[in-house]
Amino acid sequence: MTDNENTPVSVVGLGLMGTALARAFLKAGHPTTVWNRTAAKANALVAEGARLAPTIGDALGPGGVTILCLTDYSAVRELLGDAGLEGTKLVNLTSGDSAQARETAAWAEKRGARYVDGAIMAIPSAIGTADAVILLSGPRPDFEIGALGTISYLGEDPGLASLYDVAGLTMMWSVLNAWLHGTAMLKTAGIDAATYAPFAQQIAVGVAGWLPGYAEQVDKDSFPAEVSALETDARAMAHMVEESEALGVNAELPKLIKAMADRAIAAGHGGEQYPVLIREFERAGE
Ligand code: FVH
Repeated sequence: MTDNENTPVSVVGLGLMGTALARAFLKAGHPTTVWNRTAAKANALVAEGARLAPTIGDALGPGGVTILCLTDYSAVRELLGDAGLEGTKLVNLTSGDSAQARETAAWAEKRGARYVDGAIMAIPSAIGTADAVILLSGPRPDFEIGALGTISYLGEDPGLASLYDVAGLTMMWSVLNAWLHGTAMLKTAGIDAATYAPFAQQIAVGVAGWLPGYAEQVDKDSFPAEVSALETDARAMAHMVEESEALGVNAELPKLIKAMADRAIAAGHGGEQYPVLIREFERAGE
């Protein structure tokens, strides 16, 4: 990618995220065109220097790159359905799954667009800072959009950005659910969420540090119990379920965790280390 703040950009979709994207481009000095179905949402950006495209066709105009940030992929396909895409450069930062990304890439390329798919791993207020990680996949970008944050190009497969996005969401919500479950247990003893949060944070950071070593075991498909065997872990999981039930808090999450470990033990993996559970995750559940 070249470092060129003069690249003309268009931002299509001025919801919370699209507005933040357009504002970051303006701040970095890109000539910025905006378009939104509800035109009034462009007013503030126009006051800040953006040009309002009169039509979606105008926003897709040649010579620049068009960022799409709509509710979902159906909205993207509906909006671009009748538009001429020949010669356009599209970067679709709308959230979706990898199949939608690959289908939309094939659909747009067939109509003459150079289509890069993407995923935003940030909230609107982080856009324009290094904390805003933006994943891209598809044809290697020949344009500069570093004004939005930290751009990470993942490869030619247009589904990769969405796949990473969804994997990241699993991580995020699993951690949050685990924290909420622990919070619910501690609340029964009068401990509030703010008191538990720093302890939970310490555990989460500690566990995150195990990932490179565990990844090595997964990649080698070899799980020697260097720290703890799965059957030892399963005994602690039983405490998690029993404690939840005794306290009258929701036990679904600990039961799910224990059920997966029990299946791996029944399959003969009790003497191996926790990441052997990858085998449970690699197949569709019951
Ligand atoms: N906001 C966030 O924190 C997250 C962070 C991670 C990535 N997401 C994804 O970004 C996409 C947009 O999210 P958003 O927060 O900007 O969403 P809204 O504020 O609801 O704006 C939606 C825009 O989409 C337009 N739109 C919807 N359907 C259509 C359509 N059929 N034709 C044309 N435009 C359409 C809508 O237009 P309007 O209602 O204002 O007329 C908004 O511009 C999303 O994929 C997140 O998952 C954000």
